Amino acid sequence: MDDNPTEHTANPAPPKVPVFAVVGKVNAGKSSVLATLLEVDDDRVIRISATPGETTHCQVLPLEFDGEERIRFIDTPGFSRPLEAMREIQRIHGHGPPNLESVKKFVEESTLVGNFEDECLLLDPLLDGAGLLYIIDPSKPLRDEFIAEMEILRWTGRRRMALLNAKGASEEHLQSWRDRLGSYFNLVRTFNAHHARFDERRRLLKSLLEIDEEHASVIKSTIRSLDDEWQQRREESAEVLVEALEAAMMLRESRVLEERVMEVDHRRERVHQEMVTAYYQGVTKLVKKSVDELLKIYRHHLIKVDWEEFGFEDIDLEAAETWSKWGLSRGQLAMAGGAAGAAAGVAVDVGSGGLTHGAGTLFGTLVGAAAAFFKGDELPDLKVDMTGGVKLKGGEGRKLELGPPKNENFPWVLLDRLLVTFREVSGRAHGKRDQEVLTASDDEQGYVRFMSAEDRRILGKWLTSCGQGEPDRGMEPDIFRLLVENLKLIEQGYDD
Ligand SMILES: Nc1nc2c(ncn2[C@@H]2O[C@H](COP(=O)(O)OP(=O)(O)OP(=O)(O)O)[C@@H](O)[C@H]2O)c(=O)[nH]1
Ligand SMILES: [Mg+2]
Repeated sequence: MDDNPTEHTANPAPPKVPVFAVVGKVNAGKSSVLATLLEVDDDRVIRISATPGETTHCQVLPLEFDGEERIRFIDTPGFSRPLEAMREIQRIHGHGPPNLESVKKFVEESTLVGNFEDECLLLDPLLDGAGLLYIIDPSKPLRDEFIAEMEILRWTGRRRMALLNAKGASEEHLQSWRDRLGSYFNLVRTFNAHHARFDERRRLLKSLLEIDEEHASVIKSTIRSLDDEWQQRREESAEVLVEALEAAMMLRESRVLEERVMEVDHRRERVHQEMVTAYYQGVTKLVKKSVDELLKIYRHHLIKVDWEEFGFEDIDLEAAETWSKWGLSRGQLAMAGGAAGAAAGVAVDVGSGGLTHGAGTLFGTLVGAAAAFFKGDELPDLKVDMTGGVKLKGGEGRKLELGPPKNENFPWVLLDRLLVTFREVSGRAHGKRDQEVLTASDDEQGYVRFMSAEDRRILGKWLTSCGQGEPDRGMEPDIFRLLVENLKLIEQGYDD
């Protein structure tokens, strides 16, 4: 005898958060859409694969902020026998269009006999009251089986949105899909799981408002949290850039050398080459650290950086094309970095430091510097500072200090590479699991050129101060603000 009958008859408490089941045919891209929307790039959490039938059970995937669930999504196995399921539901219902009750009966009966496993699993959350997102791959023709899926979903009576996940180039069937969807769904939207950026993710969340008015305030506050979080990420990214630029401009490679080493050409040259290589490896290390930080800020774990492709190939900082590539005229740069050359008068050429051989020998061809940020035979010349009269055990010595590059293009090159990386990392869809390598190729147009002249002037002034080894701390809040603003513009493509 049952002494607590209410336990069985009472409806379960409705979840406090809105719930949406993501449904559709096998392989339509359900898991990919969720992975991108929720920024999950981990296959152990959301499995994505070209093999149909990858998702075999319902998986609760919460959208969380500060560890708190705000919206619950449920990834489901795809419809596998929609036509048969449709007919079975019609049979159960009898005359007229079926309803939620008949779908419920279908699930109960099929579960008992172990039939329609996938359909039962995916319909289950809908019976519990979840809203639904129906994922469509519009490169597929609209066949009867899809009509069957849409019919079944309509019979559940749940609020529903159709999402066109334009997977490939082929969208020849898009129009026929569009023509039919309106009669089955409350809302039709597009969302490309491999390309959706922040704006599209935000728009998708906003559309949920239209299929779940009951939870409007929760959804709205979730969107606010998303905006806040995104702004915070921009700020963290700007901080990464400030630190990288400052550190790179302040970086110096120094060694104390015995006078007798300095006097022998080949020894001196070897030491110099080692130092230049070490200097650029230092810059590379800083860039790597920044890229790692950006990947972390934007929750990417899969992406590997191809450092062979990432560095600059044979870049000529002196060439006019380089200047214009970064949108800087010589005049602007001269103004921005005017004082750099003076650098308190310490930046002397080794050639004028009392050595018999001039710059030609000293700044010889560099090979084996592949790990450096700038690749190729000629690395940009570095400023050289030399002081004599250093007492060493074996006699007199000199202190040789290298860095930063003489050419004022250097920090802009660096900044641009970081901005391009920012754009790639912040805009990359987490559901895209196939190409994991970040190359930041040289054909990227770069973003410094889009910055306002005033922003570049301010940045240039600050960079100069860093290059002189005395960063202007007073300028930092402005630099930070300016970078945050520009990062926002980069996300939007400087269009608006
Ligand atoms: N090019 C492209 N491929 C996509 C997109 N979305 C999904 N795919 C690919 O389509 C295949 C199936 O994606 P899934 O997300 O696993 O599809 P699913 O609907 O969850 O599949 P099941 O769980 O097996 O039902 C994978 O190979 C994805 O990489 C997209 O927007 N663009
Ligand atoms: Mg799946």
